[in-house]
Amino acid sequence: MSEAGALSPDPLAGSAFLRACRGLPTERVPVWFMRQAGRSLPEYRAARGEGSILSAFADPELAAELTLQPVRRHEVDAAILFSDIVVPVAAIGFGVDVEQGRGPVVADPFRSEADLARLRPLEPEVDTAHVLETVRILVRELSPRGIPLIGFAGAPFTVASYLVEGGPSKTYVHTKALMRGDPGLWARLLDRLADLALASLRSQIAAGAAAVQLFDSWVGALAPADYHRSVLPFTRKVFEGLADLGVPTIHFGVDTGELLGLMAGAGNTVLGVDWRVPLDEARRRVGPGPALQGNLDPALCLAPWPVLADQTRQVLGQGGGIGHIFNLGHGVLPETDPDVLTRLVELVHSVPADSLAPTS
Ligand code: 1CP
Repeated sequence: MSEAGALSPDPLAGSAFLRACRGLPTERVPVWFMRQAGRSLPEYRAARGEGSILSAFADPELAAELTLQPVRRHEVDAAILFSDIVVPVAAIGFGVDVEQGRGPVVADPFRSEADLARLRPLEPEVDTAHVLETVRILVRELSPRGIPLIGFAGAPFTVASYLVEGGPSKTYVHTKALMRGDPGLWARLLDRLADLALASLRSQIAAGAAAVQLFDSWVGALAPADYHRSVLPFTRKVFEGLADLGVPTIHFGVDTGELLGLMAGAGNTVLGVDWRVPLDEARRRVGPGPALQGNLDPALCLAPWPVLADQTRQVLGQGGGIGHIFNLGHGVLPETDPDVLTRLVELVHSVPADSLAPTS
């Protein structure tokens, strides 16, 4: 990869990850892992110390180091910025904290028209200057080595779910009640969150991120009709607002089997798929357009190696070796042995992409 970079004025031109995002052939299927930073790495605990995670995101040298740790250790084909989907809403002062072991919490949840005033527009260079400094440090470090940095944001629905529920939820009861009970207010909320995500992603790309992922992790809780009416227009606003920048855009959610066709049409170039739908079936559901990213069940990283290796080969076969970015179907589980991830990368990289059967 680095040799290809040295021959080209753009050191990222040979990146297998960026090529696969564009549906171009690669020698090996590229691989990275959602939530590859932190979590299972002992060097993460050592470097991070005891402070709040929001202050770790706001420390550019530390956040850059935590982003680089899994790249050094596993030799993955892309880095993902060490930040969180609630960083922009926290940065504009909505009142979000991230509790250790629980996730984002909001003391005063979004429930009425008056709460819209708490969602002013994001000025990325002012409100999230530390994030952009982290991106610049990382791009200086990674680009000469031909490794792209993935920026990210939370999609309007998933961020709304934290603001409305006040924290992680299993039922999304307040979110769904607002969505169906007050469609006008819901639309104004999601429109603001789309603007926040768009401003944040555009600023990360301007600072040098080579691709971006929009995490709509919890949108699989919705029926297709609700998704189509109440979420897709706002998600589409984010992707359409990025189109002029020409970078690959990844759209991801969990439990989205019934939504894949709709999600593929949001204006994104890559679609993330969880482990519930095999990639060849996902391809049938979405057609030939987007590259696919996924979809090994993260729980299998705790299974015996032969089981994991066999399933990895199946995922590679179902991906068809072109327009496929290997990943887990959701984030790395904290219990995962990091050595297993390193071995998984070696296995994916050992299989020539042209040996994988194309999907019909
Ligand atoms: O590889 C990485 O870990 C990069 C950094 C990263 C990313 C990509 C963090 C750091 N968060 C995220 C995205 C994120 N955050 C998502 C989308 C991905 C996914 O679905 O997993 C979501 C839903 C969140 C929200 C969030 N933040 C949760 C989930 C809570 C829930 O609803 O179940 C949690 C636990 C956090 C906190 C968080 N974010 C990141 C870290 C390292 C932590 C843990 C902080 C701590 O406890 O010390």
